[in-house]
Amino acid sequence: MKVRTHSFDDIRKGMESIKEQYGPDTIIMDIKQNNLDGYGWTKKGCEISIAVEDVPATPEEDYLGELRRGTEAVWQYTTKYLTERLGTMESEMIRDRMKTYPLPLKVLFEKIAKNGFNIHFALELVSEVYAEVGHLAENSTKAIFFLKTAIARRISTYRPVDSPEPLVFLGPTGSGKTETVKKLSKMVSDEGMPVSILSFDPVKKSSHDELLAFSESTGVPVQFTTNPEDLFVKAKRNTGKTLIDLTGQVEIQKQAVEQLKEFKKIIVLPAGARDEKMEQYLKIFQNCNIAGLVFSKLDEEENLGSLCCNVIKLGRPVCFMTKGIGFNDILPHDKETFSRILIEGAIW
Ligand SMILES: Nc1nc2c(ncn2[C@@H]2O[C@H](COP(=O)(O)OP(=O)(O)OP(=O)(O)O)[C@@H](O)[C@H]2O)c(=O)[nH]1
Ligand SMILES: [Mg+2]
Repeated sequence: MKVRTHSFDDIRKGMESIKEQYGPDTIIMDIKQNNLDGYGWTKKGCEISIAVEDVPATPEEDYLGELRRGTEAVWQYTTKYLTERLGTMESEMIRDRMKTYPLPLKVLFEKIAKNGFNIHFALELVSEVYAEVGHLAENSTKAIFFLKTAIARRISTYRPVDSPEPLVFLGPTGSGKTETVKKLSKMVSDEGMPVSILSFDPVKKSSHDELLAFSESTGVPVQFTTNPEDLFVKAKRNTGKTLIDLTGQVEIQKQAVEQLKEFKKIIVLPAGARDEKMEQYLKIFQNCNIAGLVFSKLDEEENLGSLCCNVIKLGRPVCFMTKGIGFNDILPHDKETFSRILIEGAIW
């Protein structure tokens, strides 16, 4: 089956001519009304496309097909050439720009680019440091200090465990919510503050035994519920800090969030998640009183530069970062640590 297009002065005459030539059952694929002749002049006319059996192409169709293939080949070549040329020009420009910077900044640029930073962003940071401190960046200790400061300026932090109000942990399935809740409750308990875990999982109850074992070994009380309405009542009734661990399914999390509107939410995201995934998830809960983010599983990432770009791009306060399944695998809560590991990689 092929598509053949004919031009006519008007649709009615065109349809009559088509029926006469191809028969009344001809399949009409498209009818296009033309108002312009391609030079800007008004010219009434229409194109009717029909489905025809595999018949030999007319010389006109051969010519048009050849022309179309030729035009597309030129477009493809031009796009490819421009993309490559722009890429080369950009990297030449970045290299030229780098020549003007003090050596420690050049070294830092290479280092953070190697650590997975997007190179535009790496250039922006280095350029900002140079603009700010000029020749002081000749000293590598100062250069790294100012670079960390430039990153830290872009990250806000929030420590949610100091106040007694309940905290709700959201995040994609398997992102590390239960593990984070365990670590934080242990940390709060070690600091001498009353804390308990409230677990909500109406479907899988997969963390039930794990949390009971955790409670036995640490003394942190754990409660379970499968009823969303119960969540709010239990959280309100508890004395001390309540960390609410929700199951992974988004729809169940939405139900729970509906009941827990007034409490702050922490979203746990795995460090290796793609930026669109993180943004997509945050969008679902954007109006739900999100206090900050926890990034988990840093130990599973080879480079942390892309995480750094994501942290900055998302623009939400960072609460904690975790780097393993031990109770102490939680990074100190300060911008210095965050910016250090984000520049230098997994140096805990
Ligand atoms: N290596 C590493 N593993 C982690 C970390 N945090 C969590 N995990 C592991 O990741 C897996 C999932 O962690 P969970 O805490 O159960 O994840 P979750 O978000 O509660 O999962 P659901 O409740 O099923 O949605 C477990 O095997 C954890 O041991 C981390 O920082 N590093
Ligand atoms: Mg869990």
